[in-house]
Amino acid sequence: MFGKRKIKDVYAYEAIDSRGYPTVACKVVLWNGAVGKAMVPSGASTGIKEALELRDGDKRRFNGKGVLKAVDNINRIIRPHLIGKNATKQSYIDSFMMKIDGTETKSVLGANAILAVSLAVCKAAANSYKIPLYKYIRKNLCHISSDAYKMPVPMLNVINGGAHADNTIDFQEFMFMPIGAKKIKQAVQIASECFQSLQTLLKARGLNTNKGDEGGFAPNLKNAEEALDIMVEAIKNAHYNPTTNEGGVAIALDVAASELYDEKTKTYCFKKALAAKILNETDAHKTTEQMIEYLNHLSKKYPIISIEDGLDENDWEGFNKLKQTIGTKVQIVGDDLFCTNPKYIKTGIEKNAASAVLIKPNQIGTLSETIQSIQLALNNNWCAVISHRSGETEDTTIADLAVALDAGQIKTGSMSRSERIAKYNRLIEIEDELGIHAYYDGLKSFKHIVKPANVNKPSIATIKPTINNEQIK
Ligand code: 2PG
Ligand code: MG
Repeated sequence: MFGKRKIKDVYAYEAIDSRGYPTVACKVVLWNGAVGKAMVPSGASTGIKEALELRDGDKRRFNGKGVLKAVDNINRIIRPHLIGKNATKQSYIDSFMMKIDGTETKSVLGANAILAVSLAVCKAAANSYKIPLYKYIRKNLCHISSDAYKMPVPMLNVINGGAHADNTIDFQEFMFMPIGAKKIKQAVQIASECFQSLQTLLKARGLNTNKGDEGGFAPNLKNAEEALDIMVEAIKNAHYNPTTNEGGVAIALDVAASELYDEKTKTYCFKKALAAKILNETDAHKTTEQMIEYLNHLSKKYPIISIEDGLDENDWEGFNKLKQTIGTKVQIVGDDLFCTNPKYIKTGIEKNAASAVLIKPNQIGTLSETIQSIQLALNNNWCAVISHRSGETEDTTIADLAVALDAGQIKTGSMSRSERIAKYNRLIEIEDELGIHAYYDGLKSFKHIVKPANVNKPSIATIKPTINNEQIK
């Protein structure tokens, strides 16, 4: 009576993330016995365009951060609708949940509720075919026929600042990128050696080696230059070459500038440096032009290959100027600017505001829309950096997603903390499983450098129906 891949049950519960806050976990069971489990991550420096993360707001539980409402929305509202539906119809199931919700920001059911179900359905379907998740997403959902799988170049956040650490650094993330590796396994080895070398240096200078939210160190440093100097030295001490050229270890930044932007004064305020009296009131503020100049200066002085959210999330013109200024040397990544939303990515392409999109599935709330965002970026000769959140879990879906779509880059934290390491370990497992079908493209994974001769201004690709020819409305 029941098709093998029909959903038999959906069950959600409140789990705990890496910061000790509650998050939504979901289990989907099919009639053939296949099970899919997913957990949703959570951000600290969230963009205003993100889909809504539903929190209870009941101060008596978890300081208001409980997710019992989202859990209840799955168990009471979504579950009865999904029982009996075919789990392989990902696009249909995602659209269906979006329809029940009825809002653009998924504010009724909560994007955390919808995403947990969306991912658990996909995993159950993959398990029902007894194929790995990355292969299921690639072949069954994206219809990519190639059997050559690109392993992503990792961005490893080894110095944490901003909203992720209790220190004096205003920029949020300072990352190693092992572009010179030949395999993901080697990339992880290089990263680990540079990370240990960084720890030795920090200790030797009497600096704190406690960790921030993403497992990177969180020392009290004066400014970005001091962080970058010490990273360059750590790379050298580990016997690698700090460079954006072939064969080296490059550096990526996430400024998370929306966190610094002050709407009233229209300036970026380096609040932590100001509070620590490292900067005075005048020097702690930068205009947009000064920010662009500062990032230009940093990228000339250091081997910086990628800068994320260098400016405020609403400043499309500023992003365009930044790209005009440093975009041939440095990858310009939009995180809060796009919030993994195809609508904003399209605007960004029209305005030539970046060269890469940070992809966080919980910013948009369904797997189908996440895939659309990745494809939209890739089809327009941009890069897609698949990303974790600062609040994570042991769920490793993003590793599979990066491989499935040949995204080319992944940002998933430092060389410490198991919720981060779990993603690297998953990539190593995938690489081993794929054998000669896996390749690591290093520098070629950056499209701002490797430009096809005929591409000047990317055309806007229409958002193609990707899954079973169904388009999400
Ligand atoms: C970011 C992320 C992940 P958060 O800004 O890119 O590093 O942080 O999850 O806090 O938004
Ligand atoms: Mg960011």
